[in-house]
Amino acid sequence: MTTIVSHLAPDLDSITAIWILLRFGGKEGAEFAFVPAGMTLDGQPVDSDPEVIHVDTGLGRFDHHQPDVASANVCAAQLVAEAFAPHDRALRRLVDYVVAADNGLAPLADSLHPFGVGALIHGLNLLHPEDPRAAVETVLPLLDAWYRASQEVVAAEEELAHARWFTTPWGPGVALAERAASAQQLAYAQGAALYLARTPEGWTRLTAPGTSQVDLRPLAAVLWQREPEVDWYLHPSGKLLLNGSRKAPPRRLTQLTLDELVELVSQLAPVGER
Ligand SMILES: [Mn+2]
Repeated sequence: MTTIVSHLAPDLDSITAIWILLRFGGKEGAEFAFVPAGMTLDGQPVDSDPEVIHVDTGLGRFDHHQPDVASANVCAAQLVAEAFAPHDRALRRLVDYVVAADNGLAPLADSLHPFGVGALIHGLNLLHPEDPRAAVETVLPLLDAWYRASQEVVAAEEELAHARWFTTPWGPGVALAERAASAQQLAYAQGAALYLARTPEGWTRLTAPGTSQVDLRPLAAVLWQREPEVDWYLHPSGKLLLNGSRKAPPRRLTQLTLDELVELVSQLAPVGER
């Protein structure tokens, strides 16, 4: 039986290192042990027993506090990831954040957010000062979810690379047929004022960031006139126009292609000329 050793009051780095060992390192079912940071289990030499794996403590292969290893670009989770899944892009995204957080380089707003991962782990350790396992057991499934979401982002990056960019009255728009993921947030991050997508279900949606000037009401009027039998839902904000969603699957799908919708958007009057 393998024992994974971390430090007391386990932090995001050590919990992620444990998670990678379990999910990618073939160590499912391992027991957990906790020692004062820097120490080893029972004072044994680190890495002397292949069934006792230290992470983020003990100055062994999966610790990063040795003077010749420590830098702002390394953490224990990253050392474990490099050992077991060096080519997994979704994992790398996740670990990149852990590296930043472990070196105090994550956005300050993240650490102040009460539902941020760092604040939650801190709270778990406050709630369970005698039981470091509690933080680990609670956060492991959240890392599964984070990894799944990270896979989605990687897929979205690939989809966005093949998307069609076009001009709208409010700035750049992007249109794509979603296959495995929604690229909506990523498109906004890349400067899109309007996101037009068709999902694998055949649903269509036009969305815009809440901070944008986008007003989809004129487009909705055009669509209602052109396809009166189709369920086009316009959100009162004017920034969301949907033909189908998980909340409300449509009875009638639009017959318009993405290219035709792009054309209709492009024909809208420029802002200030209505
Ligand atoms: Mn660390």
